[in-house]
Amino acid sequence: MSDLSTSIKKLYFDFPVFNASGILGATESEIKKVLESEAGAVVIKSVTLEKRPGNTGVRFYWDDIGSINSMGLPNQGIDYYCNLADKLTKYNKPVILSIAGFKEDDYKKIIAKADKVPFSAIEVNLSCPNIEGKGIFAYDYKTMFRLLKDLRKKSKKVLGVKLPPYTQREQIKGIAENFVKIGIDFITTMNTFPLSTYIDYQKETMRIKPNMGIGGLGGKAVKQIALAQVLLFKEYSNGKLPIIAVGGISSAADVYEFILIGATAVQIGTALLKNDTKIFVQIKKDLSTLLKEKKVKRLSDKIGNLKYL
Ligand code: RRO
Repeated sequence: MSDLSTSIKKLYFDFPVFNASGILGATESEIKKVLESEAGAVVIKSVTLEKRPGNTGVRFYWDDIGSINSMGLPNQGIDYYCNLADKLTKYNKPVILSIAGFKEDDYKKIIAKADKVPFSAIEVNLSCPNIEGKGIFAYDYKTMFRLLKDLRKKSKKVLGVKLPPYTQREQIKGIAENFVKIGIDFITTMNTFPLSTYIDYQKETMRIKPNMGIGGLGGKAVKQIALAQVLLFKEYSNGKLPIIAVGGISSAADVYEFILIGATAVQIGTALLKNDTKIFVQIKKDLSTLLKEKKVKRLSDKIGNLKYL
């Protein structure tokens, strides 16, 4: 059987496919369910300082081409997850804590707590599209770089950043170069596409309730955008920023495409929600078959191995 393992700094993935933040990572039982599955790691739902119920009303919808959500950061609050951290070490899989805040100080307080317990890494979510009245930090470069410099100084953890989609090469170039300088260990790209909507023409209503029915688009509809984000971050960081890819991945072929274009690991969001953890079993089986057919001994040899035409 081919070797499917990859690694980012101290993070070792025996199978580099796991959940995206927000899907099955919000409670102890969900986190354990991912760790007990074939997934190679778990990402805990973005946590805030205090517990939050999230937005009210219908806040998620999906169909064959994608999904839309305006969850509004429902989570149990940082202390709940810190209290779990010890118990999760027995699975011997990376446990990545996603953190979120409404102001810079929130991130600093959360990271101070998270640094004291045995999480394997922290994914700083600067790209939540669904908090009304709050901009997306990752589109405010000055604030983002200032905050990340500070977090980098304060934290000894493997430190990653979850980014939204960007539409211009210059944006990605500037971010990639600055992240390398700051010492960011990995990026996760991309979060859901903000300012998207679905409507129900029969009922003549929006599909979700919060924020005028507008939320973040995920699933197959965003895969082609996510692929290009991975390529450009890889290129503009000169390969110095390891990338965890997310966006429309649902099959072994998708995983292989993202590995070829430069990802070191991938996360599954919408497709995990639709299929539950059996999707990890299927992808692992199909990826092993694919690598065997292609006579690839080690998946990691294929990272960024795509040819331009
Ligand atoms: O909870 C959410 O509404 C949410 C978050 Br924090 C995020 O990062 N991405 C998303 O699509 N939804």
